[in-house]
Amino acid sequence: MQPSSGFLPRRAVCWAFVAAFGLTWAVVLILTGQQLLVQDVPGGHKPNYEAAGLQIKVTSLESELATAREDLANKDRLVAILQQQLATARSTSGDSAQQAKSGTRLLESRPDETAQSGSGWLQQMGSSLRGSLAGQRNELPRYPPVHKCDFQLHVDYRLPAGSGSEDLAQSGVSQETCCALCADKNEQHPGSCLVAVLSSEEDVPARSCWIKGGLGRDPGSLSSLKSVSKHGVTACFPPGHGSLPTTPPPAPDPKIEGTDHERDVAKLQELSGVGPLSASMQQQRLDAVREAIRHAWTAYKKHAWGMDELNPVAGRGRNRNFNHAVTLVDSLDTLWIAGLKDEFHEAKTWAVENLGNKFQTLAGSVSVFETTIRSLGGLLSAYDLSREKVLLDLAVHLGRRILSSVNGQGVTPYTFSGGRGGMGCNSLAESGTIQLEMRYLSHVTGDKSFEAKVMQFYDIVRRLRNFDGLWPNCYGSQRGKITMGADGDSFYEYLIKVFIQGGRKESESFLWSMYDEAVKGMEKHMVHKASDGLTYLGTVSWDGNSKGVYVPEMEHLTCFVPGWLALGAHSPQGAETRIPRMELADSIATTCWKMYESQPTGIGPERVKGEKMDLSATNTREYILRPEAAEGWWYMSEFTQDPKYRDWGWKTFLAFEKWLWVPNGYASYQDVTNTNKKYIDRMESFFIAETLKYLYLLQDASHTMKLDRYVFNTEAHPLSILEFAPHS
Ligand code: DMJ
Repeated sequence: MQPSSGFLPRRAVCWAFVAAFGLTWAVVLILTGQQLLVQDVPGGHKPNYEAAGLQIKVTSLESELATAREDLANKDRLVAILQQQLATARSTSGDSAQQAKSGTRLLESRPDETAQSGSGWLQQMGSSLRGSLAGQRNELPRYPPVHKCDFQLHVDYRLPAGSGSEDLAQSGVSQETCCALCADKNEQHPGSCLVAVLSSEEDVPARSCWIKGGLGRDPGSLSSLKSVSKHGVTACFPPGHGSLPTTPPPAPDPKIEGTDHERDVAKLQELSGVGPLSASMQQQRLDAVREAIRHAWTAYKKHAWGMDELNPVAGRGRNRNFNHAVTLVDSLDTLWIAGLKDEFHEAKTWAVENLGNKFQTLAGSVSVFETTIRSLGGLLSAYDLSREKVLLDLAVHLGRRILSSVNGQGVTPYTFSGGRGGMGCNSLAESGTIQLEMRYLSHVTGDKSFEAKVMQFYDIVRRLRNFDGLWPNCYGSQRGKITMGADGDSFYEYLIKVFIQGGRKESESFLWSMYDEAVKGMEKHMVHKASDGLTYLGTVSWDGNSKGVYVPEMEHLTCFVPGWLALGAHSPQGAETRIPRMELADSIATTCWKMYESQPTGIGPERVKGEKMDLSATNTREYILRPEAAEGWWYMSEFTQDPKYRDWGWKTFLAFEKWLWVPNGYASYQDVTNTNKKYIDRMESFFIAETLKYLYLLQDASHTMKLDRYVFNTEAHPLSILEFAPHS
């Protein structure tokens, strides 16, 4: 009797030890995984790019822990049954008791191994006891048999249509239990469980054991199952199954694997953070933006070579009516600046061979403004950087064609065959965004006719009434909409840029005055501090006299204004107002950042209406790859060296990689508030020419595009300030 009374407490202690050891071990593993997840990275306490992988490790450890707990519970049940059997056996046979005791000693002597090997050793122990006890007395109660299944990970099985059944046996179980459920089924109805499929943690309900069978007992039935790759699912083949069906290729884990591109983006996230960056991180950022330029360019080359534009979703090219490879011409200087020299030379060769003819036959319906800023500006800048004379020759050819469309007063028409744009009038921006390009042409060729004609426009405008230094888009009607956005923007932009290009000469001080007055007018009538604390830049409806009504609509286009203010503030003439104007520039740059940061995609919309950043009042929520926000941040970064602007650029770049990247380029986006990707199938030429260029320069600490050496046209084409430019 003694052994019996001493046996039960010792056994219980032993099991408690086994359970505690197993649980402790699993908890230590989980905590280690979690610690790794939050390890520091430069620039902040952020998850690193291994976080996703470690998360999976933790999930798998948690799952092992659940399994271990379930095993322990099973073992408890087994112990209880064994105890009951032992008591029965003792009461009937001294030998049986002796055998059961030897089984107990085995259990007592190997706790460590039990903890480490999990259920395997216990299963053996159970089998040995079962064998010995079952052999002793047929009438002993049954206890759960331990089944051995073969498992296939990440595989689901479907039954051929119309044959067999799929029954949910139990949810929230381990694969061992699922195996046991399948084997039990077969014991009751042979062949009724061909395979049991345990669904994943993510399935609803999670970890559910589905018994699939009823195809008959023919072992060949297994091969009629259709295997399907599915991450997190486990197929359990019961004892006695035939040869296993082959498995499909492994299913990717959606949490960490995704596409190659998603993995790359996950790694790039690690390079975020304001403040000093290590040289290596800075270099990695720069490399990443260069790769984006290469990706966009390669897609254009592959699908749209020689055509105006890429349709990145369809992977096709199309000619807008430019019909002179406007993306190719617009991209030349970006390729040069990003060090993609092979690509630059290949494009240049195509341009030299083809553009002359194309310029000869420019359609009358082509926009003069767009051709000037994109193509003439692109060729001049490519020439300025590379000093390839063939590019200047092409620019002169195109410049003459453009100049011939401008009238004797320096008014630039909407298209080469004249006409008026959407507003039904000649616009301020059309006639006021050509002087930089034509003056450069005059300087490098010595032919003064280029600049002479277009500079006259300033005389015309100055004679017209204005609203505190602001002219309406339809400058001729002397009333109506005034804006730093569409149709007004680059007229104001060029006032300061033409002044800088010419060396800020006294003889051109009228340009400074026009600029300075326009800034004051903008501050007075268009700048509004809203209740959310942000400074918005709206438009004005001018009655032609002394009244202007503020309209709370801020266009993405107006985000060029911080750079425009900073350029003036850093001119000697702007010294007195430098501080307040730089503060205003920063406020507007910040609002532009909020336009991006406030959206679920991290990308800014075409405009914000009603000063509501959640876009609840805005119906133009698309993003068509515009550059102005990145442009504003780049100027601010150049003049202030504040790293926040560089960081905004980086975060925006990451958002582009996440939401706009497509295998064949970068697509425009229908609604920046919607995380269900819906594209507009266009990659405008200014994406490479401007947006990616500014994002690249923002990350390039040692670029040579300095603002005391170059002036950028409105399409981001840097042209040497005249005193540094080549000339004949
Ligand atoms: C560009 O073509 C130029 O920046 C232009 O001055 C305004 N709009 C587009 C891009 O948004």
